[in-house]
Amino acid sequence: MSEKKPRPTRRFALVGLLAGALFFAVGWLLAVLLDPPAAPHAALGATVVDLTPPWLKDFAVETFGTNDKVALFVVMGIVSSGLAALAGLLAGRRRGLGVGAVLALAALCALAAAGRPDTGTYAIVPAVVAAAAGIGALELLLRRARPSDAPAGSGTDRRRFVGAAVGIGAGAAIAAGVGSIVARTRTSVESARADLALPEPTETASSAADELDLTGTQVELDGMPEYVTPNDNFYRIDTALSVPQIDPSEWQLRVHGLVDQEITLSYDELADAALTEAMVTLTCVSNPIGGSLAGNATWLGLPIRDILARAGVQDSADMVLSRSADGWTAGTPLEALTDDRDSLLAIGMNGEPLPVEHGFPVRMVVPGLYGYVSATKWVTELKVTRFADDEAYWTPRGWSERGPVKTASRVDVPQSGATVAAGEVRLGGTAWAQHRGITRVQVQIDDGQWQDAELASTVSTDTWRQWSFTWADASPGRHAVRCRAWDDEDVQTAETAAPAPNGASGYHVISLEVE
Ligand SMILES: Nc1nc2c(c(=O)[nH]1)N[C@H]1C(S)=C(S)[C@@H](COP(=O)(O)O)O[C@H]1N2
Ligand SMILES: [Mo]
Repeated sequence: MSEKKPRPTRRFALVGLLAGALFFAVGWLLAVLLDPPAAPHAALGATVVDLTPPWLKDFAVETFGTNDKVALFVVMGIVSSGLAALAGLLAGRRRGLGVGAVLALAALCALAAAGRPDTGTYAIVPAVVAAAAGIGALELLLRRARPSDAPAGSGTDRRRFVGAAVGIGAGAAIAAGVGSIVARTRTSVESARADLALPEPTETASSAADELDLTGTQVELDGMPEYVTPNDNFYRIDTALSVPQIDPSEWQLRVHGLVDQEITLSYDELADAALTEAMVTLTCVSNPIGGSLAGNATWLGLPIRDILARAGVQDSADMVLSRSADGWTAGTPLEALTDDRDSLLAIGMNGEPLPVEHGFPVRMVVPGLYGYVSATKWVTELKVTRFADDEAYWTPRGWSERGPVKTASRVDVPQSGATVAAGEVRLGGTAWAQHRGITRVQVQIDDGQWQDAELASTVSTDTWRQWSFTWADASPGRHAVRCRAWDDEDVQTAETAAPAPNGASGYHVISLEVE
């Protein structure tokens, strides 16, 4: 009499996980060879990003800051593992359910890949081949996972299953490993970037001075951010899960739409044109009050008004829809690109070619507007159009069509929650109101009088401005410290608002423990 063996639940969950792992690994390896953005995990991730509602984007950026992409992949990894294990359990009951799950996953990934703006003719191939591998693994593992006729307790079943599981696991690891190595050598434009020499600017623009004069711009206090943000310290925000890799020799900018004549510009033509150098502070609309999604750099580039003048803008236009290589778009009011401000098609950042994550080889920089309506990285197209006719990426996702930067200020030193010694306490911070300029900053201790802070120098109204304040007689206990800034017209609003739909507002307040 043969004893009835129990259904090996854990084994079936593992079957699901291994088949899923092989699916994604094979898809990734194939995509690296054919079309990197078509990798199942990349296409799926990019689609999830596109479907992310503003409150969730807001939450992700506020919680994880510039690590939002890592967080997304971790969450996706956990969710997919759960689903794969569940699919394995279903497959253990009925084989067809497992095959169906792999096919459904493959269809989803193929659809996502085909729908990406940056994938090509072979977009669905990785998902199709990955499906074949996944189903093969599933079949093999299922056969080995089921109890056989071998006598219970002999260990034969276990050995048969473990052998197959280790084999499939190793296969997935090898495919993923080879994929990563090939990806690194294949898709990197870092060497093209390293070979570039930046041209000299013809003009150094600044409403304050002819030269970028940094004297007195830095408040010398431990913990203050640098007035000029080093490139590798500059915040990064974008929807690109894999950074677009664009060889400058292949880069082109197409200017079309409501223009007298369409223009195509090559990188060499751009670099050989009369370039302007300007210092501009960029800020993200998702920056919470007191947050760090802001950075200040010197940009080298071609004034966008020059290229628009060459194309000849028609009277009916009021917006420029800029598009990046991966399909992301921004809608910028035409006047911000044609008036006398330093709106640039930038190729240089702090004296270097743009870092790849910051838009290499060419990006837009527009003083006074949040990045989501102006700062298109990896830009390849400018469509002159009308707000009434075209919509940019974030508009249907709940963010305002227009995004002028709100006047803002923060306390950087000491950090909120710090403990300081009683007596004299030095405070420092940063304020910005790009293209209008910061004219005054005030500090308030607890419910006291607002008192003027000392303003550091600044290069122009397009950059942020540091401030400092000496709190002469800090008494022991817990204290609240607030700041507020003025632009050329008014004090920043005290009204608190969340980042969505058009930027956070309210006063930054920190809490200090004085002993
Ligand atoms: N192609 C592309 N460009 C983009 C974005 C994007 O998602 N894709 N995000 C914009 C946003 S929201 C901001 S705040 C700035 C950030 O620029 P940085 O990453 O260089 O700081 O880039 C802008 N340009
Ligand atoms: Mo942003």
